[in-house]
Amino acid sequence: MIDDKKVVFSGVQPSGNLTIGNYLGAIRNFSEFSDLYKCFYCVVDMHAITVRQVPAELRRRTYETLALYIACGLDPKKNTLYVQSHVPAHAELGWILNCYTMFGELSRMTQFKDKSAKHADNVNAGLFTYPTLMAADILLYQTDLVPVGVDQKQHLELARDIATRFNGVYGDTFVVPEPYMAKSGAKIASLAEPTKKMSKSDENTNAVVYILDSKDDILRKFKRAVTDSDTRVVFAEGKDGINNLMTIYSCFTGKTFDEIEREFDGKGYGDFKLAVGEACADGLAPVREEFARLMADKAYLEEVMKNGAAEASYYARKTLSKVKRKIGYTSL
Ligand code: AQP
Repeated sequence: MIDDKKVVFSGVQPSGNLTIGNYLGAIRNFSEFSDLYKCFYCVVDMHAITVRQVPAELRRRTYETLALYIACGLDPKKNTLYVQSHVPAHAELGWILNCYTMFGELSRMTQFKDKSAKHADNVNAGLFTYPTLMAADILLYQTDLVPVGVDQKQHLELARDIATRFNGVYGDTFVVPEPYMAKSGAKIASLAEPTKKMSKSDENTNAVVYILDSKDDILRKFKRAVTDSDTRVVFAEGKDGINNLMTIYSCFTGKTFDEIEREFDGKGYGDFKLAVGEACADGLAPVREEFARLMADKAYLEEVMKNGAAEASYYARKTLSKVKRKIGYTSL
């Protein structure tokens, strides 16, 4: 608890242009917590370098991700918004927790298996220990709740196991965090391969809708989205493409699947895809406008980063000192 409020933590990697998966599965839900919880939202640049990045792009995307947080409704006065590498306690606790995480546990992580297959020429130790750093991110703030998409559920389970293990050895040190998954949108799939998640690092840019795509691009991408040989807009087993489009449409319009099925009863996929594209483009338009305004004011973004890092460091250091004492480090 901080100031009698429960704590929320989450992060997004500045590893590419953010997608509607990142938006619907995570960022859009962050602002729900601003009033009742103490919220820390981090741009996790240390995680991003587990995959090779172009330095200038990483720098630009770090600003962009912060601007997107604000454009998606996160008020920096109500939420602590900061960049992970600006708070060295993340790296320090990450190292300590590496010594309380088992090789076998990390080997079972599906994201490690997926990413090491995708980047076979760069299966680095950071990629392997990514979930331990993520545990450190969360545990540093004594986090109660972590809003994430379904793909991060396994990492969160591991963070809980690490916290429980550490508490078992040294007595109560960390709050054991709970995941928070949105009722809808927690898993948005690729438009080209609807059994796969939509990912910002997908090389097929037509499979991915980016938050900052123009309306024309959004309409074009939905028009080309893979569906099936049936013609009915119904949510059903085996209709992954349509199920995904219905989920996206539902997220942007607030309509239930029943309402969507009735709305498109007797209409073809063409009409439906156009409606999904329109709803998505219209829903994202205010975010795009606010983003452009914020990116033109770098000084403001830097002030947000600075204030956020100072505040996050204050709370992070408290936990870190406690951990160091417990494990037997000396202090000067
Ligand atoms: N397709 C998705 N559907 C729902 N939620 C998603 N998230 C990501 N993709 C989807 C959620 O977005 C948050 C931030 O993700 P991240 O940047 O930390 O990394 P990620 O999960 O690895 O996302 P990407 O887009 O697939 O990035 P790359 O391609 O760089 O690996 C998380 O809460 C995630 O669950």
